[in-house]
Amino acid sequence: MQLLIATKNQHKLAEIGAILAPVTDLELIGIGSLPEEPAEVIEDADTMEGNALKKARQLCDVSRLWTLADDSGLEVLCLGGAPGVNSARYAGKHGDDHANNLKLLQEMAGRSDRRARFRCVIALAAPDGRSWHLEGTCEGVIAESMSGHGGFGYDPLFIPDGYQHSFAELDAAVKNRISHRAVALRAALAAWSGVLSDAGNLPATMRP
Ligand code: ITT
Repeated sequence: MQLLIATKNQHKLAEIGAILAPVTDLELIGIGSLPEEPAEVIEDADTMEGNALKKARQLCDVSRLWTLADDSGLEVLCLGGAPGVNSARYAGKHGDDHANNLKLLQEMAGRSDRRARFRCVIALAAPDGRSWHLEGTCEGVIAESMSGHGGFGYDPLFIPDGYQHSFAELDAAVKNRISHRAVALRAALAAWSGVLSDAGNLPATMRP
């Protein structure tokens, strides 16, 4: 069956594609493949759950395709969970990864408790109005300086528990096995395989 991935973040899209690659009966569609560019989703919810559901629902309603969205971020314990839902715009401008990392390093200066976690909320929206969501997390610590060139976002500063290197230094295959996104997507496949296979089995003309 076709599944629209409701993200404009090409790094997320690539990671979701790699993590879901073994599921051969899902045909992933990017927003760029829609006949018309959809209106921007205003991410104004105060939780990742709210934003993930909003993205999935808005894109599902526009495309009439089953739609999956990811809202994610970094939660730092000694910062009370910041940047959290504001991860993409922590330093002000949405998606300025380098500025976000510099701001995080500034906030962490002199802190000894550097525990943090990435959290990913995955939402699924069906054309008939139903929706679901669940989350995955990945625990680690914030490094003293940036290292590595892989991944995106806060990856140069995040060292997952059990490793000595940042996500940006580790092989993409390692990140895609242990990340918050991988954990959430694996849980999603397990929890939603029934609804997805029911949707996939309906003849095209009967799909909602
Ligand atoms: P879409 O809303 O279009 O999906 P976005 O980048 O705006 O793309 P979010 O609102 O969910 O997505 O913000 C996610 C931010 O959290 C992202 O910009 C990074 O700063 C951070 N983030 C999430 N997952 C990450 C990961 O795997 N590695 C590093 N940083 C991550």
